[in-house]
Amino acid sequence: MKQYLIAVGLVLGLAGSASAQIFAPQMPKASTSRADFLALSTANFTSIDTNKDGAITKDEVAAALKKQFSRNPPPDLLDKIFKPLDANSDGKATAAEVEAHTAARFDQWDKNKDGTLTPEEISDGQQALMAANQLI
Ligand SMILES: [Ca+2]
Ligand SMILES: [Ca+2]
Repeated sequence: MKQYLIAVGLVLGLAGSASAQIFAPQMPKASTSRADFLALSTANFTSIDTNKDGAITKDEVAAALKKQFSRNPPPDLLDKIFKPLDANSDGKATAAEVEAHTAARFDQWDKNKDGTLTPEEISDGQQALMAANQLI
């Protein structure tokens, strides 16, 4: 869970300024290629999929967040995190679903379309994502 959870849409918004601190350590500090971004997402997925069935459930996401932040994520926040990942709404976010989500996020954040996310683009993307989820 060391890498950027947010890359797979996993965000934990606690109150106020805590949000920014929660996002920051999970994102790459240097410019990141699409392949690296997806690889980090896959590594993250693997660590969240504790029962190794090739899909992550809301419970697995909750457990991962609890482990990282030593508290249970609020249920409404968990919904906001999980719903976009589970594209077909069957209660499981498969590796393919998460990869598609991550790739879409990369493309959205890569404003100048050069195939690399700079720290600035990542930061802007995070801000936009938090704002969209009403975490800030
Ligand atoms: Ca699983
Ligand atoms: Ca699904």
